Amino acid sequence: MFISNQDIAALLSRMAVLLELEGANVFRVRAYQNAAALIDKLPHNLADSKQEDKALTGLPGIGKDLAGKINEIIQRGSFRQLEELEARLPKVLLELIKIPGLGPKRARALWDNLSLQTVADLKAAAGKGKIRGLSGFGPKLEEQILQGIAFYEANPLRTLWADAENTAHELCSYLKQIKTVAQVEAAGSFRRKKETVGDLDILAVCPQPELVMQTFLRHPHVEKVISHGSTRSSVILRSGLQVDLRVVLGKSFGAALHYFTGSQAHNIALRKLAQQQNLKLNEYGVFRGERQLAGKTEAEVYQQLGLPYIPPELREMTGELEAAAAGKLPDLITLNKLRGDLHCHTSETDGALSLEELALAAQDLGYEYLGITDHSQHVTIAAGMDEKRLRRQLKAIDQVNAKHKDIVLLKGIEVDIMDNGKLDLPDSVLKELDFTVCSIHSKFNLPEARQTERILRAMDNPLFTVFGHPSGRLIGTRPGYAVNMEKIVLGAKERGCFLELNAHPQRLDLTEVYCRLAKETGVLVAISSDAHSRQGLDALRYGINQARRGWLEARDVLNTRPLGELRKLFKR
Ligand code: DGT
Ligand code: CA
Ligand code: CA
Ligand code: ZN
Repeated sequence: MFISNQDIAALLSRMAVLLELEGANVFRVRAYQNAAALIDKLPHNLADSKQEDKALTGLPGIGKDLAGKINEIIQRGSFRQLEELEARLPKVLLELIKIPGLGPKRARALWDNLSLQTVADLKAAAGKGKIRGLSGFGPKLEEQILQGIAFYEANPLRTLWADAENTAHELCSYLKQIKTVAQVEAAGSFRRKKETVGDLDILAVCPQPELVMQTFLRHPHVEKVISHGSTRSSVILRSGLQVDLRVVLGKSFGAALHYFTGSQAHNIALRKLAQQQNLKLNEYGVFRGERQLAGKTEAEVYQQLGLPYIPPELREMTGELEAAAAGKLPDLITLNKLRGDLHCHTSETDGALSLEELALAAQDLGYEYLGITDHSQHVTIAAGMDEKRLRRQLKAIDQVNAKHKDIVLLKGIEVDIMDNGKLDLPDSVLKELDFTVCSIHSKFNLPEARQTERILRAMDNPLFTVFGHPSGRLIGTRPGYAVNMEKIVLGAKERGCFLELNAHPQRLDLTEVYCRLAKETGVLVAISSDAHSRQGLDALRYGINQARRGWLEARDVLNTRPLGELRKLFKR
């Protein structure tokens, strides 16, 4: 099991939240919050370092006790106190904090005052105006809570793809350790690389299905067995994620993999296509009468139906069957096609690494270039830069570039789009840069027409290069602002701007629909990590997943271009 610093930080943050819900004293809460923030920004992986030199207690604010918990996380993915607290707290409190806008303090206050059993109770109380009178609340907050509940109800709990990935790999390699297991693969929405997964669907081939099931149910992360059969079982892991495991025969593995990869709509359409050819398609294979014609591999299944192989990311019934039949499937982009990254933050603002450390990390990754884009002054919580600091950073970039010849740092900035459509820094300094990433970090609640106008006015500035995280959403946490994305894509085309596909696993912002629209319109997409640490740079992988779901090819992506071409494209 590989535990990243971010995994550790997430569990420590979770502990801080649960302690706050329980009403623990602020110093205990803060100790966990501080440790989480610190570990999130460490330049090396704690799990990689050797037991004896973990030297955790050498880190500021991490005593013996916390170090012990961190070691426990590294060893088994969680720690006892967290699990106990999780089990001890009333379930409704754990639900309340999933509502956008409700932190642990407010959730606790509502629970104390309204004797809530469910989220529905809170909704009813808000509907009756019972919240506005509570101390620290008010009519505006009551309205916000109602909106938050609406969002919560519309977004049933799903797991971020990136969070499911560790679990999927861990479980697959765990099952592969069984000697008689020939094949294991995670199917379902996970294999289609959806932004979030409802559950994991794992398939295994083994002549001893019972042994596979027993081993699976004994995995240390299994909390609850929902069903247990000889070839099919479902469990809930301690993380809350459900996992379905099926054991199938080798001669049906491809057909089963296809069936359980979905999407259901794609499966149904393909089955119809088979019927039109007097064939039968199911999870065991492709049949004519009783005779199995295909099923061992997925490629064979498609081939038998007269189609080229359709990559899982395209199996959503959005035109893939027509494209396949016409021989027009896209040649989907892969990670190795990216030559660099165009969005990252240094320790000058809210990143963990210095300019030079980032440059070396990018060089190690084999990049040709790395765009440095720290925040501008308007983002005060991230220590955004004013003109003077930016000019100092530009000099520092020149120095790093002079010293390291195998990587080129590009001069950029993530500059705020103000509500009047102006950029947050004067043109006189933006002119000195190679490019800009222009983003919205304020006034999310403007009406759609005004928000769209704000962005288009900003794009009018010839120094506007890439529109950063275009919708502003955080998956499962915060909806994006209201904006007419069709007009933005067209506006970008007319002005020679680009759209970012922010690869942070909770953003994945551009959605697949607008990736496709950008491609069809001829607007290049920048797949960017928005890294704040060394590990953050690796997020490009998630961006590639999303880009593939959006049918993007290497030629549709800005940062597949060599440096010389890139510089030309930056000049509008
Ligand atoms: P999820 O888990 O909600 O993120 O989405 P999926 O796509 O992983 O859905 P899931 O786990 O319910 O089922 C996995 C796949 O199995 C699904 O993509 C297609 C296939 N499947 C499941 N139930 C049916 C069904 O009733 N009919 C057909 N044709 N396929 C099904
Ligand atoms: Ca699933
Ligand atoms: Ca499932
Ligand atoms: Zn941003």
